[in-house]
Formats: sequence, structure tokens, C-alpha cells
Amino acid sequence: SKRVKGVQIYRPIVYGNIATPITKENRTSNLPPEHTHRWTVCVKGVYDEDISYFIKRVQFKLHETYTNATRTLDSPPFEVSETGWGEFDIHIKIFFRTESGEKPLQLYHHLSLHPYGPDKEIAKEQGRPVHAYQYEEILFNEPTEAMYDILTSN
Ligand code: SLL
Repeated sequence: SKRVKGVQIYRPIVYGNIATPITKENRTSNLPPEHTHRWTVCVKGVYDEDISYFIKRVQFKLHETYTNATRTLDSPPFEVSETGWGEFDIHIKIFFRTESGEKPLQLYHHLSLHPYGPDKEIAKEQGRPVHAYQYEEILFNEPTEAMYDILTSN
């Protein structure tokens, strides 16, 4: 469909993970003993606002050690929660509303389980959750008229 010439629209998103260590106190009996962390990877609005008006689907491709490694979410929250023992790269594929005529956007996120930075030793001792989020501005260059309406009426 027709595109709006000379127009660029940006929409910010945040993607990444939170991870918490599994301790003696919070370990549940059904967990494999080698699992050390609970984690959630997500794609969300910067202020937690709904992003489903322009994103219709998010696919998370996990490490092949997970069963059903490709997880597809067709509505918010666009997130996957799991437990595990290791860090790896998560392939995140974002599908836009069909009206946009845009190809899916491929992002990569390194799942972080272990504290990093100057106070990582303290963080580890205290069992603090790890937050690893990145900010991204999605550019719609000369959006279709339908997508222009969707983006600007929200
Ligand atoms: C590593 N290259 O060796 C990485 C791979 C994979 C982590 C980490 C699976 C959990 C399960 C899991 O935690 N995989 O399904 O049991 O560190």
C-alpha cells in the first residue's frame, strides 16, 4: 500500500532479562538440581505501556538445550520465563502489524544470569537479581498510510 513520503516515525522499546538466583529457600522440588537461576526475557514499552498496537508477535529463540526452543507470543506480555544454568544468546524476532508491510526485526540479547560491573561480588553475595535491559528505537521509514495512522493515533 501507499507510503507516506519523507516521514520517519520512531517508537522506543526495551528488551532484555531479569534473573534471580535459586537458593535453598526458594528452590521448588520439581526443578532440575543443575538449574541455578530463574529468568524472564521480554520486549516491552519503555514505561511499560502497551506496544501491541504496532507489534503483533514476538518470537524468542532460546538455546537448543531447552525443549520447544522457539517461543511465540501473539499478545502481551511479550515475555518468556524459564529456569536454567547457563547464559546464551537469545534471538528475538519482532513482527509488526500486517498493515505496516515491514519485515520482522531481528534482535539479539545475551541472557545475563551473573552480576557484572564494579560491585558484582557484593551483588553475588547478597543474591541480588540481575537486570540486563537495552533500549532500542524502532524506525518506521516512510510508513504505509495504514501504519502511519496506527502509529500516530496512539
Ligand atoms: C554454556 N554456551 O555452556 C552456554 C550454553 C545453555 C543453558 C548455556 C538449559 C536448561 C534446561 C540451560 O540452562 N541451558 O533446559 O535444562 O554456558
